[in-house]
Amino acid sequence: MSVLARRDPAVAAIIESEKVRQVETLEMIASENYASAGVLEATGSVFTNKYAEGYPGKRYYAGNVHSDELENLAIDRAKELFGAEHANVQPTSGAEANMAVYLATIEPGATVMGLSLDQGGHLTHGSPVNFSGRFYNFVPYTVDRESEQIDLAAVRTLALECRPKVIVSGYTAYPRAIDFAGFAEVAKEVGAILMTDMSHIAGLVAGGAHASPVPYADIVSTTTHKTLRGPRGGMILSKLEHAEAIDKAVFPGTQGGPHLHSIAGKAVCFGEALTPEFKAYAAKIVANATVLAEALQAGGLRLVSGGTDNHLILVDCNSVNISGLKAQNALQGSGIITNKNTIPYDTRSPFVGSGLRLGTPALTSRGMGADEMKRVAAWICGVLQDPDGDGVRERTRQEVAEFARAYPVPGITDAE
Ligand code: DSN
Repeated sequence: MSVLARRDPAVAAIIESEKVRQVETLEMIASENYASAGVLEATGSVFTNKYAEGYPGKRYYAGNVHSDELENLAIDRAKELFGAEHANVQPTSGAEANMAVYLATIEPGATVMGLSLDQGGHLTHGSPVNFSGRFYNFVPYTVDRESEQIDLAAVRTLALECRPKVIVSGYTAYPRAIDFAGFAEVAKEVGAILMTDMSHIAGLVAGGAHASPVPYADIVSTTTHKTLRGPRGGMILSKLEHAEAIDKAVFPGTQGGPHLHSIAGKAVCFGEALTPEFKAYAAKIVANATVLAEALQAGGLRLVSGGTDNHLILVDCNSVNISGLKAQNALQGSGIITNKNTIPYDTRSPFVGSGLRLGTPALTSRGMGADEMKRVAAWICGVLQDPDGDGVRERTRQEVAEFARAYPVPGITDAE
């Protein structure tokens, strides 16, 4: 029996139940993944006890000799992994990383361009209900109505009109490759800083399965827990000229003591991502998404933009005459965990949405490949074509649970 099970059986029991849920369901939320046993161990380490405001070699408290070793190791690995000139590994989340980037680069009221949230952007890319939309003058760009893809010529036209100080590229529900070189040209032409939020694709970038923004963007923010498969947290990479401003904006600008336990998990994650196995993993995420997309289309579902180049797929649930919310709930009842999403030019509210966002990172972490993707697609199509059918849902739930149990889960059933 674990220490926690003896000391606090209530919490231990909830954690055990969550482990069972993660093992017996198919995790297809595009932003989720399974951290390795090593990442979990580092994240649960004694570094949770330590305060370390400041940076290596310049802390505000004593006792930070090992904190400095740890943070320097994480920084060195991050720079090596992404070929970056500077890395700040202290942001506790993607949202806080983005807040620090804006604080470092612009004054309140400045004009910024970002893809609107309902078209695949992020809350921190200018949503009116978020600090970003309240403190800065965000001018949203949109995807092309026909192709449902970013039209760089339209982005350029808007940038020439509104003359932003920052242009944000990088998205949460965009299934296509991003042309960072093209964005850099537009930013240069209008004198804007190019910021890329690569949270969703960081693992693909690390593994060479998506072009890297690092050579093109002045500043790159990311989370570490999505395709990168690390602990929950954030990071900012930048060119050297922005290093000092970024560091000041993270601490003391927006954060207090860094979460050293998360930094320990980040160091482990970056070490894992530097291996050849991770390169193969990143390629497999994309290959799996391609197979899944084709199988879903063959099953009668329309995909936004006609397919995928990365780890995620956006299904237009209008093609089966249901909302995204209905699709999400029917699949949840079948053991397949996804999230509803708006699609470009959606007529439904964000809480209902017409889209369903699917991702392959977590299933790929369990070792699944093309055959498994076809099987999963058949379950998804079956449920979405009969979302009210109790029989289909229950049969699928049982089949999914039996199927899922056969695949190891990093950090849970595959403790290495
Ligand atoms: N919640 C994340 C996602 O699912 O994409 C973004 O912050």
